[in-house]
Amino acid sequence: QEYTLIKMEVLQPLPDVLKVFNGKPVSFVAATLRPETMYGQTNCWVHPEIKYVAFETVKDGIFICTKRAVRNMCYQGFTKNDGQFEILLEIVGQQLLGIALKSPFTCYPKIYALPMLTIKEDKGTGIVTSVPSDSPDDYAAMVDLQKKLAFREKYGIADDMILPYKPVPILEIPEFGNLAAVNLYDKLKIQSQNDKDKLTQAKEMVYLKGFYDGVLLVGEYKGSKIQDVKKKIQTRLIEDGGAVVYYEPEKTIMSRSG
Ligand code: ZZB
Repeated sequence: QEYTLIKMEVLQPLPDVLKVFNGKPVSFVAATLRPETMYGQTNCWVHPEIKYVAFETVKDGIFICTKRAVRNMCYQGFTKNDGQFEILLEIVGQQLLGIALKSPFTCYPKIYALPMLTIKEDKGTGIVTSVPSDSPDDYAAMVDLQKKLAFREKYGIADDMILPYKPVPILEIPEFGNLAAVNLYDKLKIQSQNDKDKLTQAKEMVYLKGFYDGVLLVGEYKGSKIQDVKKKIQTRLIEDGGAVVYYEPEKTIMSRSG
């Protein structure tokens, strides 16, 4: 499975927990299958209880992600010696919350790392970039933060890390409009980020439609169908230094009958 790995760069001056990396670029790296949606990023998600690590890449400075992801990356030329890596720092998601980042293509010059409790540790990098206009999971998690003051307080998230960040209309999808995730959240009456079945349903609905019939509303390929420009957008992100390619081994289920 090929993912686009988005480099969400920590803004200078580095926060205390990352001060050991002074002088080097440090990025939270998020795996996505939807590079064409990067125009609509409003924040980064980390799981407060997942353990993350930092390691040094050959070309792109320090990366922060799960150890599982580093184990994959070390066979993909990210580290100095093939198959080897050195952990420079271990850190719990909680300590990464509220850190300010700069991410490629989004109209928001500064976005924040916020808590999401449904992040899977065994998928991608454990860091997720948030596109609430087109990802129902992201919109649901954002609404949870906006609605639930206690949740915000628990993790020390300030109002200015969420309130200015409205979903951005970036794709027009027939039937679902230009804020597909927001629309489906309302239509299916989704209650929270834990509303698993409905979120799965919403995701399936937007995925298919979005991929085949979605049209970009912003950026260099404005007016084009996603399927025609998805690859070009990925290439552009990479050329601009905002992303790299990352492969995840397929999960195979060994089954045997008879
Ligand atoms: C940006 C984006 C924009 C995403 C969108 C989705 C959507 P899939 O399709 O099930 O393989 N993701 C990545 N890693 C994790 C993780 N560890 N835990 C939870 N979610 C994760 O899922 C791939 C997508 O799931 C990725 O693409 C990422 O969110 C998220 F408009 O990145 B995506 C309808 C979905 N729309």
